[in-house]
Amino acid sequence: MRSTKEQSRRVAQRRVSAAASGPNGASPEGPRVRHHTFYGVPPYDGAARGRTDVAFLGVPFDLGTTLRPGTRFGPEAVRAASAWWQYARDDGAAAEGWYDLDRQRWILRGVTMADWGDVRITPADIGVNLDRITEGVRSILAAGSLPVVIGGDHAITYPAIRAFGGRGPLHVVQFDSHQDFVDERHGVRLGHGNAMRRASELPFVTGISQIGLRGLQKYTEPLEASRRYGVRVVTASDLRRRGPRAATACVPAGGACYLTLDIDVLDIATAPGTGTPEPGGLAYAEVRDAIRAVARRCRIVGVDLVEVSPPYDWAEVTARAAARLVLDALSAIFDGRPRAGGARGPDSPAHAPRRRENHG
Ligand SMILES: [Mn+2]
Repeated sequence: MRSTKEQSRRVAQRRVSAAASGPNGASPEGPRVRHHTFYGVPPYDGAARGRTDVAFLGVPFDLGTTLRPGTRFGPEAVRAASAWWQYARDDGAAAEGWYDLDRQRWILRGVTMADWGDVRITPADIGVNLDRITEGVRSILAAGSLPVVIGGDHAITYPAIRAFGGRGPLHVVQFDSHQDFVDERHGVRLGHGNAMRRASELPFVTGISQIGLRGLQKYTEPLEASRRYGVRVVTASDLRRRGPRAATACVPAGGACYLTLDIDVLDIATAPGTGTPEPGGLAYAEVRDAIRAVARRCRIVGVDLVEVSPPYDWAEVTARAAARLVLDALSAIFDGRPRAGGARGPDSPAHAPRRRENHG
């Protein structure tokens, strides 16, 4: 059981975060100001609140899209859909986490988060925008937070990964129905179909795993190049047949990994609101369980969620799946991981009836 001292420390901490959250925290009965942020987390306010475990960064960008644009509206749609999973209680207390009815335990309890807003996007200039994305992610890393980048089309992954330069070897785990490994087409090298090819050229990227592949492609050059590079592939059928363990087999144990989630890895019925949906895709639980398996095996140091395109969505199906998938991914990353100040994660015995089977 948690000691009384620890309990009063937590209550005091809650009061501080409630007071810091302004009028909504100070007066539970009065009118409330709703932050339009991911999960209602506090907006990033420089160093005022101190370091947070997680930093969300929106990238309203679709200049890299082939055919169907619209992912520039992705961050706002995911923010709106995430309102269902409010981070703070009505009294403004933050970092309370969520109780997962499926797993019968708290998740993300005590994990602090902030919304860093959106990267400023300038029309018609891919290069300058990608540089700003790199700068944004670099700032988050310098602040000591886990960057969680919400796109935006898949072109934003390359500049996000680029921000990890100088931080040691990095393996990239990509959930996607496409390879995005095209070198160049019509002179374009930085579109959403080129992102993984560009990432593979970064000197500190030591490998790439692609999970959920099933798209059709006209040219075999990208596939051949990915094989030469040594990309490890778990197809959609592999994952369905062999389960989450198939996903872990390709990920280096204990290594630093960047996790990129293309929403089109989900089936077209589960995620219709995306530019290049593919039938025959994975169910939500299959992807979620595979992410959990990957997170158990490696150390995830950055996350992005891309390709939500609200103009093709309806009933918020895709935005909502995306918002929940990010929470499930964060839970996989943080639950059980010691955090700043030596506090244990949300599934410490005081909170959770069942012990995790991993991180042993
Ligand atoms: Mn993709």
